[in-house]
Amino acid sequence: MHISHITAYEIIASGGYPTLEVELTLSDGSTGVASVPYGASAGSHEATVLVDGDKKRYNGNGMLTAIDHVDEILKPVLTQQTFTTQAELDKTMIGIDGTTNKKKLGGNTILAISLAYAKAVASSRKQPLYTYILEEFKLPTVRTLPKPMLVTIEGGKHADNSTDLQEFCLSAMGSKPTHEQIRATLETYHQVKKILHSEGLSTNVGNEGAFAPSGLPSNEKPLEYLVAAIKQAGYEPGKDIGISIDAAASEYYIDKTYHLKLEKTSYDSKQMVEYYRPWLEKYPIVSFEDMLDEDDWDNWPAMQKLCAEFTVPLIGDDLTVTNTKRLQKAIELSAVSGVLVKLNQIGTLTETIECCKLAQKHNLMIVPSHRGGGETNDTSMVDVAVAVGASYIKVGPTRGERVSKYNRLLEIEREATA
Ligand code: 2PG
Ligand code: MG
Repeated sequence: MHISHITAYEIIASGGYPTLEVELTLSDGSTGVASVPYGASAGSHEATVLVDGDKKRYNGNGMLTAIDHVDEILKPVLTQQTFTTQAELDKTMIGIDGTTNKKKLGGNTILAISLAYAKAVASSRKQPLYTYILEEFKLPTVRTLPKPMLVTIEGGKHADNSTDLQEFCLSAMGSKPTHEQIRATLETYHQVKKILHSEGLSTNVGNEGAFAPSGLPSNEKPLEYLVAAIKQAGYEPGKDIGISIDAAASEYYIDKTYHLKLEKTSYDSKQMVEYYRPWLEKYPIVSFEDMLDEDDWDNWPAMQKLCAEFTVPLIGDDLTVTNTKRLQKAIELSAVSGVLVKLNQIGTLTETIECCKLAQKHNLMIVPSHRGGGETNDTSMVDVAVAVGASYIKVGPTRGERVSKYNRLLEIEREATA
């Protein structure tokens, strides 16, 4: 495929700062438009999000440098070559950047082009994006669509008045059709609102559209509310809907100690692992994510062992950052049994799929996820999730940039059953 034109420009992401969108046109006239999100509790091993740093403009978060890199560095090279695969394009950009974390051009810059190209080729072939990904990367045929992992109560960096842990999610279980799974989790979300209200707690929402109540007595309390809400909505906890937790523990790990402000307590790593044990005993836990710090490698295997006792997958996010090298290390250490997947953590579609293939090879649970800092209406993550046969997609329950993901999943379900 020959790229005839690339235009990069700023759009505003859900966090109120700009992000990059790219429109890419192929020589046959097909176009693809893609935009990229960014994290709030981003892992320190993620690909660089290149921002201007000019404090007078969007507090330094402008995208003018990234746009300049597209116009001056990437476009002149990419429009001079012909690419026969997605991997060729992505590897060319990785080569031009030349750094391990895409510091020079920005993971955001490279990913926007990578995804816009994928969409343009898919459009040229008159294929949905997930079919393009399936064929391009020779992925195994998919039998089931990912289930919703609906972020329902949030704290940490996504809501600084709530829990120390970042996310308490409603995860659909069983084999109901996708639209019924989405309905069940959302009906339960509305019951959570009623419960919070009856407890005299605020039903304001945080970054991802999940409830962020002040004044909770403990980090465990949301688990009780979620179980009560599942029942109140007429579903069975542990059968129809379970609970997934993303602790995002790197955010409360300071000086080699875990600090739970809400409970005015601190723990070392071993105590932290044991702190979670009763939750596994008492609640219908579907998955745990980032329960320890992103570099607390020595203690992840113990956490994984504990989860394995309860057959609960332990997912790496900040630990693994969609990076095959870090995921390989985690596999060798028996540190995880699942992986969160975020395209912008690594910065190209090809590397994202390579990471998913490694996860598939080792039978890890795969969970593509939205970002908490700034999301856009781009739904590429859903097509990636479908193509790699992911178990879940993790997305917030409300707000346009979140529900666009569920709406894309519903559209794919309709296509699949038509
Ligand atoms: C996470 C994500 C998404 P952020 O930690 O899993 O919920 O948050 O994008 O802020 O890293
Ligand atoms: Mg996470």
